Amino acid sequence: MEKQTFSQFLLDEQRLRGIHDDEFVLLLNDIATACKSISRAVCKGALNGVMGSLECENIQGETQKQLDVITNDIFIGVNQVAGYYAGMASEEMDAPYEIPVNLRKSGKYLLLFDPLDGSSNVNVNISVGTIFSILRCPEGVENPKIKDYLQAGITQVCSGYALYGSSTMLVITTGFGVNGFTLDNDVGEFYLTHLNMRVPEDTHEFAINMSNQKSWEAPVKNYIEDCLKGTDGPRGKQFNMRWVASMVAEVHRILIRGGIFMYPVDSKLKDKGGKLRLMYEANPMSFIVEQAGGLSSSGRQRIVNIKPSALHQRVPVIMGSKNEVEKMCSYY
Ligand code: AFP
Repeated sequence: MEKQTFSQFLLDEQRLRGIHDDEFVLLLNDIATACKSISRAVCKGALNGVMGSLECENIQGETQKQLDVITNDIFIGVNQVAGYYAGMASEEMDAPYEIPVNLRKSGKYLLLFDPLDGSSNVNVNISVGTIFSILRCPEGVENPKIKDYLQAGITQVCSGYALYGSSTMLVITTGFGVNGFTLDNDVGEFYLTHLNMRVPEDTHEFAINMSNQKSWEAPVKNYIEDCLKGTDGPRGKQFNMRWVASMVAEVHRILIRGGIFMYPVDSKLKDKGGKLRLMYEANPMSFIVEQAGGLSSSGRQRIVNIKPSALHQRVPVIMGSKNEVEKMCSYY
């Protein structure tokens, strides 16, 4: 059977299931185009001479890489042209990006994104990714302000990520399951390769930055301690550990073979609320994981139910295989 391109898949979904209007199909195609363009920029590596850090920091207080800025510009540039968005917000920009007036057409949606998550891995050639989330722009709002972006994750109409790894993949959900597409670089097209991705319900693999162990809260310490006891401990099984320090790679692994990914709040992060950003990382990835049958929690509540109080808000994140996330949260 012939492989299906990303556009053909979306048109089929539109025809057969009655989901997505024409505008939404075109909007998703623009997301795919932006990800192809970022994939090219990342794959050029040191050949482009843009692997270094800049003098400046982003709103999170992190040193920006040259590629953070380049990929941010690509994502805005490609996605603003057709006029579907009323505004955009990026992890790399302090304030929301205002779409130029001549490009504001239907403006039904808001786009939130992290253009190059895991960018501190880029100069060591480890997988990085782009994460995005699409919200509806509140009715009647032409020039959205921060308050218009502060919608709980449950209202997302679409989210996804592109993974720039040994191959480039685009994984998305529009609330009807999760599908994955692999970029054929010879053709320049994403093809459907992973239909209806499901996170296995059970796992014996956890991902956490163990160097923070002494600063974790008691529930996290106790949970990991029990996992490490292996077959002799209360869990009665041997656990394996992975930590790529690149959330997109971590979540993708979990979608393929299960696992639990955790970036809990710890005593060093207490004032900030956590490490990962609610609107650019936690919400879009939670939508994906839940649509694939997994769970996503802050430990105390479902992440997509959190009412955001700030655009760059950070939260604790525990996501992955359903039974393991339930087990972990029971330690709270
Ligand atoms: P960078 O984009 O600064 O590399 O951060 C990546 C990230 O937000 C997420 O993708 C990782 O899971 C996490 O941070 C890694 O954090 P540690 O370096 O503290 O392990």
